[in-house]
Order: sequence, then C-alpha cells, then structure tokens
Amino acid sequence: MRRLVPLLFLVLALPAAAQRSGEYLGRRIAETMHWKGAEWLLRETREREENVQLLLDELGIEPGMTVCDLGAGVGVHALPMAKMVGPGGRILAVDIQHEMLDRLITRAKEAGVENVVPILGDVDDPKLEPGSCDLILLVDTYHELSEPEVMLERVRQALKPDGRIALVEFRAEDPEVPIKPQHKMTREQMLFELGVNGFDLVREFKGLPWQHLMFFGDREAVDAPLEPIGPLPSPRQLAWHELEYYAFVHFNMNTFTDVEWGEGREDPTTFHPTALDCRQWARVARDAGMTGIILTAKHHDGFCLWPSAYTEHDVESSGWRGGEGDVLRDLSEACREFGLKLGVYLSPWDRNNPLYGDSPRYNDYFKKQLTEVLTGYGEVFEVWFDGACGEGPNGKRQVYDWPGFVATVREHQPDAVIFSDAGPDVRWVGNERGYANETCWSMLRRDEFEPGTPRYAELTSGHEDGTHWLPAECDVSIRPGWYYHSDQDDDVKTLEQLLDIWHGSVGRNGSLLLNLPVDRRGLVHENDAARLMELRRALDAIYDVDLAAGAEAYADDWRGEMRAALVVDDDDATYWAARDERTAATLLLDLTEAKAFDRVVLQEPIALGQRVRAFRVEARVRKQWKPIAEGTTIGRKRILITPRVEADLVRIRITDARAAPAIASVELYAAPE
Ligand code: FUL
Repeated sequence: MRRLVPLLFLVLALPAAAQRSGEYLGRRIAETMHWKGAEWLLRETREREENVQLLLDELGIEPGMTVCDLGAGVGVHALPMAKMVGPGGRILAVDIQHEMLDRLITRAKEAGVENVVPILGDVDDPKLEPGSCDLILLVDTYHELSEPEVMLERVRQALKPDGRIALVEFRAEDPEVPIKPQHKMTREQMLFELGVNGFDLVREFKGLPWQHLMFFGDREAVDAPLEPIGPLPSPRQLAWHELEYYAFVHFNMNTFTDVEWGEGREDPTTFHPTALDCRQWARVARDAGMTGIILTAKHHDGFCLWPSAYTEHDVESSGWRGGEGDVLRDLSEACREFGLKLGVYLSPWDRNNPLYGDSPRYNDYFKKQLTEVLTGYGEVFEVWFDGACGEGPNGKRQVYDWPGFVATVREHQPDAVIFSDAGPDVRWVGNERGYANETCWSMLRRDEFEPGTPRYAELTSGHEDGTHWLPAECDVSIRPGWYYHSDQDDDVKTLEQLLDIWHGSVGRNGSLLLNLPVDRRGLVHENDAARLMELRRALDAIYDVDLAAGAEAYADDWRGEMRAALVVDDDDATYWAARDERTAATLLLDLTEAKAFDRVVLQEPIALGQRVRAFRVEARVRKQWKPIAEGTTIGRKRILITPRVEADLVRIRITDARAAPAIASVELYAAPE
C-alpha cells in the first residue's frame, strides 16, 4: 500500500488545463487532487499514517467555534470537527470540486451531522464571510493552491481577529514519508511563504506521524522605525566609510636614504626630489578610483615635508626649490583639483627632535606641528597616528598626550577622523597585509586599547561586544616596502594579489589604504601606476552590471515600509528591516530568469549599528538549491566570492543577528571569464 501512494497522486491529478502551471517562491505548485481519487482520502490506513484523531485533538477546537475546512474533500476532518464544535458551532467545508462536496454532503447525512456548510469555492476565492472564522484548517491543501497569495489574503480577511490558520503538510524533510515530492513541504518553506504573506507562526505540533502541523496568525503591522543598536558611527565616521579606497603615500627622507626607518640624523639636503609633481600622484589616484591621499608629512626620522616653524629638520632646510618647497601644500592643491580628500600621517615618534623623551615639552611641540598641518592646508579628512614610541636623547621613554593630540585635531579639523591602533575614530586592522578577518565587527572595546597595543591581533576582527564604533582600515603597500627602493621596482604586487586584498578589505567591512611609495623623482612609479590601472579595470569589469537590479525581492518579515524590494533598488540609503523580535529572517531574490554570477555583495545600513552575526546564501540552479556562501558579519560591505552558478533564485538566510536584521543592498556580479 505504501508504495501505491505516490502513484495515486500521479494518476488522479486534475487535468493541467485547470491549473496555473507554476511555482511559488521557488516551490513547484502541486496539482490538485482529482475527485476521482476520493477513495484514497478514505483509505483504511489513513488513521495510522496521519493519526487524524491526534490531529483533531491538537486543533484546539472548542464548542461554538466556526471552523473552515479549506480543501475539505469528502469531509474526513469536517465531519468529526462538526461534532467537536457542537450545535452552537459550524464547519464551513470549502472545496473547488462539487463532486467532492456531493460526497461530503452524503456522508454528513449518513452520520446525522447538520452543522456542516458546504461551500463551492474558486481557486482564487474560498467564498468565506469576512471576519467569520476562528480557525481555518488546510490539510494537505496549501501546497495545491494555484493562487497562494490571493488565497492567503482572502483567508486573512475571513479570520476573526484572533483567528488562526492551521496548515497540515507532509514533511518534505523526511524521506520516510512516502508521498510524491511536490505534495510535500518543508517547514522552512512553509514558514517562508506564510511569512512573506504576513503571517506569524504561533504554535506548532510535532507529534504527527507524517505531517507538519503549524498554526499561523495574522501579523500585526509594525510601523515603528528601526531601533538603532549601539555603538553607532558618528557622522564623521559615516562619511569616512563612504571613501572605501584611498592612497597612502610614503615619501620623505627615507626615499633618499633608501631605508624604512630613518634615524633623524640625516642631512636635510639629502631630500632632493628631481621632478616632484603632486598632480601626477593625484591623477593616478583619481584614475585608480581612489578617493583621497594620506601623506607621510612626518615619519619617525622627524623630517617635515612642510616648512615647520618649530624644527630645522624640514623641507625649508633642504634647499629643495630654494627652500621654498612645501610638499603638503602641493598635495593639498592637487587633491582639491582632482576631487580627492587629503589626509596626513604625522609620526609622534620623532628620532630627530631633542625634546623627545621630555614628555610634556615634546607633546607641546607635537601639538604645535599638528596645528600647523591642520590649519594651513584646507580640509583634512584623516589624521593618521602611528603607535611607535621610543626613548629620547635623555634616555627616557616618551609618554604621549593622546587626549591632547585628539583635542588638537578636533579643534582644527572637527570633521577629520583620527586613526590609530585604538582610534578614536578608525582602528588599525592589526596587520600590514591589507586584510580584515572574515568576521569583522566595526566595534571595539576601545578603552582596553591604546596606540602601540600588544593586543593588535584582536583588531583584525573587532569585538561584537565593542563599546565604541571603531571600524577597521586595512593598510598595505603596493610593494614590499612602505618607502621607495629602486630594487623593488619589479616587486609591485600582482593584479591577483591586489584583487585578493580588495576582497579581504573592502569586501570584509574595512577600507583599503593602499600605499604608493613615491620615488626619488617625486612621482608614482610607472610600474605602480600601471598596476593600479589594471586593478581599476578589473574591478570595473567585475562590478559593472548588478544582476540583482530589478529582481523581485521577498522577505518573510519586515516592518512598515521597510520591504524587501529596498535591497535591490539602487539606493543604498534605503533598507529592508525585520521586526524587533526577529534575529533571523530570509530574503529571496527572484531574478526571473537564470543568470550566471560568482559574486554576492551585501550591505547593512550601518548608521543604525552592525547587526548580522551569521548568514548563508543559496542559489537555485536548475531547480536545485545549492549553498554557495556563508558568513558571519556583513557591516558596511561584504563581498562573497562564490562558485560560478547559473541561478534564477537566490536566497539569503540571515540566521543570527544582534538585533532585528536590516539589509541595505544585495548585489550580484559575474567576473569576466
Ligand atoms: C608603521 C611605521 O612604522 C611604518 O614605517 C609605516 O609608516 C607604517 C604604515 O606604519 O607603524
């Protein structure tokens, strides 16, 4: 008998013409069982297979209730339920085949049941009075609805305010249940479909032998705005997040002494670029798609690229351009011309200055220098503080006045972000390879850190329970050294390396600060410039056409107007969000036709905090769902490189989040083959 069951469904399906052949949210809609199969409904083995009595017991039926049996068939459930609701209650038995109802009516008469009301429904209308039902039961019926969305809307209207839907479906997860696959459903799919249609699971009974029994209630609309979950980014941090990719330029005394760390005893005239052109740097950076340039205005040797009033170790004393040169001025003008932001690296560690080690006096000197660079060159977007610290000529270790340094920056450049191992605005990513961890929180327990921290390894992931918004900046040089060394001209990172770095930084909720060691001429070397353009072309080729644009998007939860469609609109400021009680939710993108892609790009609306802790991405390839990516954090941007798939549906399952999940954007791309 068991083996016969699937066969029966096959033979006795209604003719295809009566069906809208199709799918709903990735599920094949099953054909309605033909009335000629009614005997099967009354099969002797049914009680054992489905435990109808147990199901009835679990429905919570009380005398006096109005219960609708939607897809009632010959009344296997309707008749006993009629007894359960008693003379004061009613059973509305809906079916779309009058032959089924005829049989039901006969059986009711035979059983002496009078409170069953047969209703001939339509595929898109159960013909129920609005607000009339305490319970609407669908046994093995929902998966056959050809118009599930319309029907669920009618069902919603037919329910009393606290009314429930009870869905009974054969468990697709269970290979032991001998029913044809299209007549089974997974719990996940049921939750998703009902969720998409605005119903919440309110109760579930897991004790039926073959079937799911799930109760759903109409979802109360939530219009409240999405509550932020702190810590949150400041406006200056939010503006910085948008910059994403910008240049570091290590160019200073070391360029001419061919070292990475100078000792501060260099003769200033050693600094003598022969063809310095900051406009060339800016042009290269702009053409590379970078948004700004951060210059080593002073490195550990203390030599200043601007004429400082407080030291002789500077461009003014170098004799370069007759002592009139000012690299910072040239660069600030070039940045303005090319639409780039200007940032400054000012090393607190200073191996030249005699005050170093005499802590208060050196701190004072450093603040005066900071003031010079922050007041003389227009807007500065980032101040880059290295944590290195040493002993001064007096043999004492310098104690930096970090609060004072920060206050100086805030005073003169309130919109600038301050970078160091410990921020306060942007943190080091903890390595100089340019990679964040796959798990990368924008938060950090900031007070546990200070510049030069020995706990730098933690910076690569941040802290989920961080007390401050302190996002990661990934710095790395395009060559082995930070400074130019002619013997590294052939060691420029390859395109593959740079792409990998891109995905490990920008693609992992970080920004990419890519260093260009400007050479002794004072130019970005040809090899470096050429590689940067290759990278640009490669990125443009990959991230050119968003294959998710225009997709139909569905979510099993949302709040107010924050609907799934907002993840595929072209506005990253809008977002989909779930209700507060949810920490998991599923998005489905229907691409309407199979498209080949191998990149998934996700973004959270970080102005309201970083939320997602875990997610999975699945793609439907030739009707088969395949897992293609999984991850932990998303943050501002997460790029996932997936196997190349040709899929018509893409599912993003957010499986865990710190608070109601929200997604600003989902994009799909295909790298050129
Ligand atoms: C480090 C410095 O010591 C290196 O010389 C380089 O400037 C790098 C970006 O930061 O801490």
